[in-house]
Amino acid sequence: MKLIFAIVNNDDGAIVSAQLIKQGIHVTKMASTGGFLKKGNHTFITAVEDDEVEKVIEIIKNYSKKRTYSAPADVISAASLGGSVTPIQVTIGGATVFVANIERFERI
Ligand code: 2BA
Repeated sequence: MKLIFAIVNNDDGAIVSAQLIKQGIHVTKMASTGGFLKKGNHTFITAVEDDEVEKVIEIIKNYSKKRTYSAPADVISAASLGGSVTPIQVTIGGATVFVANIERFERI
């Protein structure tokens, strides 16, 4: 079995969740915050059989859009990016996905 973590934009959270459920995928959705932009996002956790991983990633890919934001001066200043406080454009997503092996899975 595999454990999938997927960080999805706030605006795509509801549709991604709905589509996963529709396809019979058990999922937990957590409210999370990006460390860099400090904007809200959703982190999905799902444990699936190995042969379901690609299906889950495909659903997330299909419903997560790429977005461009202007990182505000305080964010850039806090990150000390190039010693400048000029706003920079950052592209978020579609989604950031991690897949890990599960050693043991139990529903008790
Ligand atoms: P944030 O940390 O708020 O990052 C938002 C976007 O800002 C990132 O988009 C990336 O384009 C840019 N960015 C992040 N850190 C940066 C830095 N140190 N310098 C310059 N630009 C930076 P994505 O890469 O699509 O990431 C979207 C969200 O996914 C992130 O929100 C974070 O919550 C999560 N994430 C991305 N990579 C991760 C990782 N390796 N580990 C854990 N979470 C991650």
